[in-house]
Amino acid sequence: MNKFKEVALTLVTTAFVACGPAQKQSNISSSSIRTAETENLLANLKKVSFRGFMFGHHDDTNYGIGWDGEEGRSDVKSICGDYPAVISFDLGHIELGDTVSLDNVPFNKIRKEILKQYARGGLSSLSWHLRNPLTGGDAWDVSDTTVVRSILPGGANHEKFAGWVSRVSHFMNSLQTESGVKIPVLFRPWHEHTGSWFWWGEKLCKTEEYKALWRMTVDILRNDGVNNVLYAYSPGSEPQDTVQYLKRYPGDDLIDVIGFDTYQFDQTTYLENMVKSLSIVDTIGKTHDKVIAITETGYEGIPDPKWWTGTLLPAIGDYPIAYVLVWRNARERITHFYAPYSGQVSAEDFVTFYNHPKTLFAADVNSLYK
Ligand code: BMA
Repeated sequence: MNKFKEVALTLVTTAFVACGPAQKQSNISSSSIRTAETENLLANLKKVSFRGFMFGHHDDTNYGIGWDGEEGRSDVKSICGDYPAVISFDLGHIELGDTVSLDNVPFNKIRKEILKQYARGGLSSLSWHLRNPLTGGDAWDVSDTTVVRSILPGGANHEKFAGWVSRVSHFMNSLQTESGVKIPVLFRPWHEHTGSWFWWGEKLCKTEEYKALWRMTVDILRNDGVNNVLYAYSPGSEPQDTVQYLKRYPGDDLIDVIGFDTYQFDQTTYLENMVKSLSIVDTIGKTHDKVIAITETGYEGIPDPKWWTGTLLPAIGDYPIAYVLVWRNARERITHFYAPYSGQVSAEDFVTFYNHPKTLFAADVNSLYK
């Protein structure tokens, strides 16, 4: 528990509570798109920045440096005593009907960890590094530029791909507490599409095809009864301005959170990318009424002992982001980590970052769903 912070993020209950029966009746179509808890999550995400920003870590409770699958363990918690307020997971290979993800985590374990994160009151986010439905290669197989076209309605791989999305629907619908409450999550497919390293990337499909891919994905999920999901749009840091950022934006009716993915290689470029992208999402967030976030970031191996307070905190500055999320601590590639673990050179600075009044961890957010 962080003694320098207030005990809980006090979040005013949303308009849902004030809704009388008449309003509820006239709201039937929107409640079939989003459950009341999912609406609450969205409303609360819009208010997080009044207090600070949430810290997130990919696969935090699944594995870390030197461990795999241990109940309750987290590299972040081992350093600061609390879990991240946001934990992200990846659904890659769920489309194949596999029982384990591309990073070798059983989907049953991911489901369990999402339930635990919900019980803590924190947020779970899901990305999807899915296979290439045309070539059979992985998400990074960019050998064919007709993949997206082939899975859109009328395309040769449409039926197959619709089945892949329905497997995601099945997983989303299975996220339920013992009493049957569906757990709201953030879904962040088709990310980093402003680069060309995934088969849905910039040079791999036309603007209209990319937008149609998004619409089709959300349509299939909604038709399958998925109503516990918010959607995040997260390009890389390639867009130079709001016009470029919005070029392939699929529409306000589909997207709830707008963010970007950017990593540090050299500090100067990183800080430039951060300020440019933060200012873009801040402007669009305000005009489109969207939650803004740094959906993926980090410095691989964190060789800078003061990175958290010397680079990341100043880069975020006063931008009203809901969260910043760093990528995974890969137990199978020990130089591929983005959060500190016991003995790591930036561990002490991470504690200072944790104690900063603006950083929010699981115990600080308490509940995003009421
Ligand atoms: C990438 C790397 C890969 C991993 C993928 C999906 O950034 O971490 O090793 O398979 O994300 O998690």
